[in-house]
Amino acid sequence: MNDKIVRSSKFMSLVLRHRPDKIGLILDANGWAKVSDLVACSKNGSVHLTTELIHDVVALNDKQRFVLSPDGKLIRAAQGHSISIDLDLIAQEPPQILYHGTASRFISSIREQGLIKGNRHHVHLSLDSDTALNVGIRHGKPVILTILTQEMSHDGIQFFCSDNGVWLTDWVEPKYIQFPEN
Ligand code: HQG
Repeated sequence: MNDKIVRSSKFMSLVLRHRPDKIGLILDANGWAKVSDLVACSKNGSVHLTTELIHDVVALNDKQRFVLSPDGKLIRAAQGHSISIDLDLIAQEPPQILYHGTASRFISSIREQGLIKGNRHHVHLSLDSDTALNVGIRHGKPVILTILTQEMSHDGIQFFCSDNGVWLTDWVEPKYIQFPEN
């Protein structure tokens, strides 16, 4: 990915997940913006997008962070929002276990409170431990937690899977978390 794509992707993450107001962009209740509005409003921001550049970012993004509507007229972030939007995801049966990558400095707090969503809409869980490792490394010395998702589901807790394959839930109580031995 070239530099322009990376900068555009970061800018699109900012305005589609957190600060659409920064460039005067309007998202609908489900987080969709018109591609034409994103192009026009980007003139108020640090990266000047074109429709072609947006399509490149969607196609080349390493985590498929952005989704276009089938007619290509609308775009939204697949997950990771801090602003209040309804991703209109349907609750799904999770796999038996999922993983959460975090940093060692958070472990004592997680043992007490469980996994909380903080600024995001959901707690994010990964399908495989490699992905969780990469998520954890962003915060410090990584620790991979195993989450007993099937037990949670049996206990009536809901799970959602985002358009880019990240599993989402509201809160993970400590009793459903397996911590590594040391
Ligand atoms: C931790 C990236 C103390 C939690 C990734 C994490 C992901 C607690 C941090 C997505 C805690 C929040 C989300 C507690 C949770 N006490 N710390 N009780 N409960 N934490 O960035 O999961 O690049 O908001 O373990 O790939 O790291 O943005 O969440 O370390 O999918 O597309 O608090 O972001 O995707 O950090 O990452 P974050 P996350 P994007």
